Amino acid sequence: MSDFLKTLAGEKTARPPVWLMRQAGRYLPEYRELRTRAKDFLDFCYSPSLSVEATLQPLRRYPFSAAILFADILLILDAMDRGLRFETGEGPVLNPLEKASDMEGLASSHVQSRLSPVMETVSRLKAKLPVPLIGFAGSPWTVGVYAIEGRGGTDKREPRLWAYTRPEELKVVLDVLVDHTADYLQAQVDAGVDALMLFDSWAEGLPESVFEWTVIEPTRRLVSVLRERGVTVPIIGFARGCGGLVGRYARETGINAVGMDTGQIAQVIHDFVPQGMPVQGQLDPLALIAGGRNMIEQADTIMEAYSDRPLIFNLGHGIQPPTPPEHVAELIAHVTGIPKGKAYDV
Ligand code: 1CP
Repeated sequence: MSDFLKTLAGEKTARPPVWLMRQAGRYLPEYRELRTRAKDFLDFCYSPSLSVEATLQPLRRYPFSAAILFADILLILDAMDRGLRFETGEGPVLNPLEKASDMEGLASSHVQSRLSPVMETVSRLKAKLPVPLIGFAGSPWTVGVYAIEGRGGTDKREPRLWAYTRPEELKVVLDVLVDHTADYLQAQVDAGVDALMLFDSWAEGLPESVFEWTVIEPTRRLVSVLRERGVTVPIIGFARGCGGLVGRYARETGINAVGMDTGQIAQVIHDFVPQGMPVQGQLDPLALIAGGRNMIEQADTIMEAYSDRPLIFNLGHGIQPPTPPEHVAELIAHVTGIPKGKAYDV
């Protein structure tokens, strides 16, 4: 078994396995070149040949312990006819959801058939990959935030207001998202992914009483539906910015491992996350842009802070486009002990 899957199973390996969120993408010149071959980002994600290539690109440069499927957490909203488009320089835009009933009644077969190119990408990758493949989806809350707000990078004002003024409607939105996301993740597993990750990128700043039913409860339902259907692959949950609620998130959702953002505190993990539960994170993506001694020291601090439990080394959030690929090479050589320049022939 690979070190990545051993670690997720709770075993400590000699060195932590490592991969980086957004390890494929715009910081790589070869990705920027590949990207020009598709009309827009959605076309890119729905093209298995381009998505396979984008997934493999970082593995040719760096000896990562896992690959992550090239796709996006917002594809499911495209498949649900929410009018998703990626406008250059603006990020994602959607038709803001006016009422919960606008999301109901969509046949799962409609949503899943729109997403079928992603499963084709997974099967093609499985035939080529030398390392485990991570499938993923956005968590219901985070995907719901995009659906309700109709755009990214927000203060999530509307969905937070819904939690107080229209809680029944917000529950319906989250329930519908749990159902379609469970079908989507199950299809990824059936196509061959070895682990799953749930991105709850907008989990920050919620009062505990709201976090309980918007983040914990839908995640718990999603995980339990998957388990009831016989899905056995490990599930990593990443509730970005959840702070001290990470303990409840880790214990109450049924996830197998917990992702840690840049600001998460080791003492909070020690105090609240069950002993022996694997953790993943948490280098500041800006330290990777800066590089040098400071980056290496911060990486060492992380490896020491969690040396008492299984750790998957990663960033605390995705790689940013201005990151020099050479800094990634230095970081990965330091964490793995594998000399720079050695990677996979894929
Ligand atoms: O033109 C381009 O190349 C678009 C840039 C881009 C890329 C490379 C987007 C648009 N998505 C992706 C790929 C992607 N997104 C992957 C696979 C690649 C990899 O990890 O190697 C994954 C796992 C994601 C996940 C994702 N998308 C998240 C969760 C992680 C996080 O960053 O918190 C989120 C929030 C998104 C939404 C999204 N997609 C793209 C953008 C610019 C955004 C953020 C918009 C915002 O500010 O809200």
